[in-house]
Amino acid sequence: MLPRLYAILDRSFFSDSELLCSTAEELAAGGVSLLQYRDKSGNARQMLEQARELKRRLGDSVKLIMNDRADLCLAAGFDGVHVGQEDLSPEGVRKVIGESLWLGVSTHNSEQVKEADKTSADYIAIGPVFATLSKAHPDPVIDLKGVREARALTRKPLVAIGGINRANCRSVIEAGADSVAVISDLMREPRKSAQDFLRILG
Ligand code: 3NM
Repeated sequence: MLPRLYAILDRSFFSDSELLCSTAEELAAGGVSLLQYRDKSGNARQMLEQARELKRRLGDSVKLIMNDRADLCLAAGFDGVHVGQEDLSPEGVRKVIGESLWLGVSTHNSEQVKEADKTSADYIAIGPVFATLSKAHPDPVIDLKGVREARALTRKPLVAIGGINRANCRSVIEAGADSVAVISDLMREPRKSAQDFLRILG
């Protein structure tokens, strides 16, 4: 169900909206079919504008997931929502988005994986697998061992995140992840990096 590569566009990497949207188009041209829009600075009005622009430019070619905000997912016509441990609960999000849109949940240890497994989440993210500079106050690194443990605890699709790059992505899939979520290693040359990832993981 999940593609091997889950790209995340983090607003803080971009000076303006045009750059963010053109990067999204490059990722799509490189084969990305699942993309999350993440803006932790949380200006809802700007987020909605940018999300609508992304949707307008990418159309239905890419599944679009909104980080944290179920309301903005609906307003922008996105395909799903991804929530962390401090956002709305998975069941709270479900009430807002209904049965058919995608719901993803971030987890950082085995207890959280077990909890997320009991919810209606469509996939579970686990991380950070390796050290990352892209998240403020990341949880402790879980390494490949943590991915293996998570794999043993759930049959839901498992997305690994945190410090994953073209050099280490294969090992993460081999440890049991269905998909890798990536921010920084897609940013410099988005189209080429996406193609590289998909070739390595294919
Ligand atoms: N969540 P990069 S790690 C957004 O552990 C995010 O849940 C994480 O960025 C988690 O690919 C992370 O640049 C940052 O390391 C991922």
